[in-house]
Amino acid sequence: MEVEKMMIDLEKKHPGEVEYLQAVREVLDSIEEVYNESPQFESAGIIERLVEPDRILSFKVPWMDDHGKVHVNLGYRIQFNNAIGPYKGGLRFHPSVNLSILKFLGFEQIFKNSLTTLPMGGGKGGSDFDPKGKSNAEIMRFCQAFMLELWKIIGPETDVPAGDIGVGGREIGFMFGMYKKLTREHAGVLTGKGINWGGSLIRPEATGFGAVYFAQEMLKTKGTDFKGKIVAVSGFGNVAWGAITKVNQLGGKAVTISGPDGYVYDPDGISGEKIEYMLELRSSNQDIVKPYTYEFPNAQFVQGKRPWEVKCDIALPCATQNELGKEDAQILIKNGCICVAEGANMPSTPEAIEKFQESKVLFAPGKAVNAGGVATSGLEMSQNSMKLNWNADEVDLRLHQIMRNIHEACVKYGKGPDGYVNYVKGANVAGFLKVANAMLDQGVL
Ligand code: NDP
Ligand code: 2IT
Repeated sequence: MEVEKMMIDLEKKHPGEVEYLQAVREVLDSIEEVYNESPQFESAGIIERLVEPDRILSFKVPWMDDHGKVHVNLGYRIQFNNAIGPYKGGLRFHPSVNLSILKFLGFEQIFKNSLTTLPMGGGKGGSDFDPKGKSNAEIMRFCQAFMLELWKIIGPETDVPAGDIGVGGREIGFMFGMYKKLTREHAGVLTGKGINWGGSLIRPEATGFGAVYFAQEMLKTKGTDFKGKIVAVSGFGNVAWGAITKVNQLGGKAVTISGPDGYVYDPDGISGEKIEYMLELRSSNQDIVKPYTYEFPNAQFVQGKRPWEVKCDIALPCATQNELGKEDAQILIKNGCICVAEGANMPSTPEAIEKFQESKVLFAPGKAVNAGGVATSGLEMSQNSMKLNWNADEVDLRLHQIMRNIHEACVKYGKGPDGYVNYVKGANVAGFLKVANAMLDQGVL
């Protein structure tokens, strides 16, 4: 494989798919060496097969608002690779959703799911529907309309979607209901389900908890931990909420959250009832963080900016892709930040990652750090198959162990001669090898 040649070919085939090409390049750069050491990968065309999804379903989603007006959104499901298990990955509802974004997410998901050690392939889907300001009834009608198309290609042994940005427990409930109605099957076809109808304890917390468990392992390599550390967090959604909860439990102090309107800096720390308030803020459907400062007046709102200018020891980007650029990385480094763990998918730009690595800051990518979410989805699938429920401690213990194992795999494949761990390389190589070997075993498909 020659990375530059592959990228030129892909850019020709998929012009303008910026996020997808960014995600592919990162993986190719990381695996080039191990790939070229094994001639059977090259002759079996493993990488050419991996970078293209198995298939993409694209459909329209017509739905009626509360005033009787009909709207049409676009819906997608990308089934990327099922070498090690059924397609698995979230659904994103956000106005920015397009094929490039879903392809980057689906591609990343292949390696992330492989890292979890559970049998799950990679997939992703979603819609450009904007949940902002919609009523509960509108959300329900949209979810039902979305499932009217999606149900045909998913199933507990085929493809198991879950939540992502704009899709939480409520949306999973509406989609599950429609799937059940259409198929007459109460099946484990989605994860993130309600606890009374097949969901798993700890799934809502899992991505954030897992991210902090992973960061804890990173800090351990430097002989330190979360106690007394100042933590900057971006986003104010599911992942940010879970991460801040766990940071508090481990004795750290989370001082920021952010939204599209700007960020909130709370010098007293976001703890206790303030964490509860995050849920209220999110469910208000208004997509702004400023109201936090009305509720807790000691906090400041900084309009139109990201939280990376706040002095911190640890940064946890938990909002969205490319939300942390080169200048942000430089400020974090200058302010003495020692660890950056990505709760979101691909939040740091390639230039930011380069800066962190040059400065030997502990830096780990989303596909390793946030894998606890999908891992716990995998645990939900196991419980559905066995038709029993584990208690919260049991799920949490398994999640914690999975995160430790992922960290170990990153160190195994990413540790350089000087002892610095390149977690990007480690995660990509470890994730890739398992999938590539499974593809070799199964023939040309
Ligand atoms: P939520 O919808 O709960 O929250 C998403 C947060 O990111 C919100 O604060 C949202 O604000 C903000 N955001 C989304 N898009 C943009 C944008 N284009 N510009 C600025 N801010 C934006 O989603 P999650 O917390 O579930 O997801 C956050 C990240 O974590 C995503 O990258 C997701 O892919 C990733 N992730 C999620 C997992 C899960 O289990 N939920 C698992 C693994 C990764 P707003 O909506 O107002 O734009
Ligand atoms: O990006 C992700 O890993 C998720 N949104 C979770 C996917 C899942 O299937 O739980």
